[in-house]
Amino acid sequence: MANSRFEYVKSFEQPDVLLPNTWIVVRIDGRGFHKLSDHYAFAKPNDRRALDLMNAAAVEVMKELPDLCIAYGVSDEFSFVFHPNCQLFERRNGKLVTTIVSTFTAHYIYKWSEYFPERPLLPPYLPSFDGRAVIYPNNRILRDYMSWRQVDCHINNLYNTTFWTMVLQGGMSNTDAEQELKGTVSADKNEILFKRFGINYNNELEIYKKGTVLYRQVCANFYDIALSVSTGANMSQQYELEEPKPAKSPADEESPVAESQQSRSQQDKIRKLRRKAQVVIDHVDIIKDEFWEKRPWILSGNP
Ligand code: DGT
Ligand code: MG
Ligand code: MG
Ligand code: MG
Ligand code: MG
Repeated sequence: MANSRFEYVKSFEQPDVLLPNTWIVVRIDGRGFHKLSDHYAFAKPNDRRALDLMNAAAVEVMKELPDLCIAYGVSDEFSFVFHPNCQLFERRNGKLVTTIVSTFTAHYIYKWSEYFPERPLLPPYLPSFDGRAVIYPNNRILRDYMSWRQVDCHINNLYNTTFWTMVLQGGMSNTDAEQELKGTVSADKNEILFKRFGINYNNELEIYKKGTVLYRQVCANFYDIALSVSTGANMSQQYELEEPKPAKSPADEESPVAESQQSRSQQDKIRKLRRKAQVVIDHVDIIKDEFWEKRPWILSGNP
């Protein structure tokens, strides 16, 4: 770029690099979805198509950004997680957040007609999303963040399911239902659902109760390939999509493929493997250890 007397304006730009070696979570949230969901008549309390559309847009984000290791979605929000070793955009906050928000929004709008063919999107009711990045210093706190979102999903869904059942099936007014639910605990809501409406909350769909988790399914021999990448061997092998053998999982810090020791080109190759790995859509508990122990590559960052 040619030097000009105007170039000094660049010095006004503020650095916004996120701390190294920390988990980065970019959470996006639909703007004014209360109104938007009314306008397009989303089913209450849960609109399956709206949730599927959110998930489909999030899968596209995961595919476009192989650095993402996991994402969790509920209602009109999605949290996208970058590994501590992620170097995408030099970890610049603004670049990461705006890229995720705009990529997600683009796919959400692009796919809208596939999910709501009879309800075309029209201004001024166009979906948009805000976003923020938060860093977390270790695995425990990252997992607590994910647990926080899933507990929120559960609490809100139990409340909303009970509230809308009282209104839509019980014929109560919104105010009366709200009044009756004030101060109730989970057991009370379960009882209202079961005794008055014969609904067993446990039988509600998992997608409503647990939200949605997206992660990459790795191939059985991924670790062999990753190892050969890190040692410079040829990586032209093909692989199948399956659960890896736990014995081979280099979840510990001393792994030969620990990203901190990887060169840029090694990281690029691992990124290619990540790009090839299939993104799985799941509705499972991510609070207990089981989910993470079964899939050690998510926290280890390989892939
Ligand atoms: P914000 O985020 O401050 O711009 O405002 P909102 O209106 O997006 O509020 P938020 O994000 O706290 O809550 C999400 C809203 O979206 C909430 O009013 C319910 C609505 N919503 C989300 N998913 C569904 C759904 O599946 N069905 C229906 N009927 N509404 C939904
Ligand atoms: Mg918001
Ligand atoms: Mg919102
Ligand atoms: Mg929200
Ligand atoms: Mg440019």
